Amino acid sequence: MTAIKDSFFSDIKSVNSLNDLSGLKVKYLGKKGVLTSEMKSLSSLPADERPSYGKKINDLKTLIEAEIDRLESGLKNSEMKQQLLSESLDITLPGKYTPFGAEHPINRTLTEIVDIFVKMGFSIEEGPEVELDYYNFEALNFPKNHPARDMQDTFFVGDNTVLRTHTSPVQVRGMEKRRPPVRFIAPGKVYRCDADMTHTPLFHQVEGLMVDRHVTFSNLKGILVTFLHQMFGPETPVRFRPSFFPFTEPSAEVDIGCIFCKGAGCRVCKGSGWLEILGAGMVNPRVFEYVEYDTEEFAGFAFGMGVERIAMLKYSIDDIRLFFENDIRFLRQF
Ligand code: FA5
Repeated sequence: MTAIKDSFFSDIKSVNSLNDLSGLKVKYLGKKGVLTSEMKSLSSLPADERPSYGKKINDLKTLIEAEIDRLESGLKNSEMKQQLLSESLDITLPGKYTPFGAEHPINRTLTEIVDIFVKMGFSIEEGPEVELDYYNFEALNFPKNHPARDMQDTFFVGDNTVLRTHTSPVQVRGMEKRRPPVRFIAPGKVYRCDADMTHTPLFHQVEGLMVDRHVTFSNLKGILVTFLHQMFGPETPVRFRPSFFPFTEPSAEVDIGCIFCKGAGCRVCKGSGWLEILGAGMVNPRVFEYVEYDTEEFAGFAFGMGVERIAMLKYSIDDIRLFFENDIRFLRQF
């Protein structure tokens, strides 16, 4: 018995972790442990020696159990201390810098445009970016093989599908869904095979459409002048120039007085004193025929503007590509 006790006390000297301790527990107290096999050997002793030997084994077992418990709580304490130490924060270290961004100038401009029209009673309409030829061209009075299709450099997806080149197809989809009165705007992404300082393959447009009885060109002018004055300031000069779009008749290009030179003529406005800002016109009756609106009863106007264009003018940015480079130094300025 003394030998077992001695070997136990020599074994515990090399216990350094809870893992070591559990090995020791198995060795002495486990099912096949030293003390258990001592207990089993009791049956081979003469009957009168068994009680005293049994008591010795039990006393040693109690001692070993108590010693293991003591070691266990000691080890648990020191392991916890070590863990706490390793997880402690060094508040003298410099903090990690997480750069934070800002709302993208295009989103910001888009929200501003949408808010102005929503306040004037326009609702918001959406359409798909992968669009059928029918909505992007045909129902907007761009006949097949008509040279007007060359006005927009198209990305084709399939025989009959394109990446929409403008938001005007949403006019047709929106009108198919309801009868007049109609008054909505359609903001969204559009795509053209085009890239230079003022053109990118992906850009944003906001379309506008209003159809009702007695809608006139004066209404179009009133709405657009109100919008442009809210966007660029109440003193901004606005002019309408005759233009051509297959889906509006008459059509106009709308300019604002150059906000850089105040009309005197500069590099940005190419000396003219005016900046082109959007396309507009009265809805061509041919488009109404596609959506089965009575052309005698109803009239409407539509307009479409490039959001990047407006953001460039508003924030004096001369290269459109800056919007898409994700340079945090540029984006943080807004
Ligand atoms: C149109 O897209 C017509 N759908 C607008 C319209 C709607 C007219 C309703 C009448 C009635 P346009 O191709 O001119 O028109 O484009 C409109 C605006 O989009 C341009 O004034 C310009 O600001 C912008 N834009 C055109 N191409 C690009 C491009 N590649 N990158 C950035 N902006 C562009």
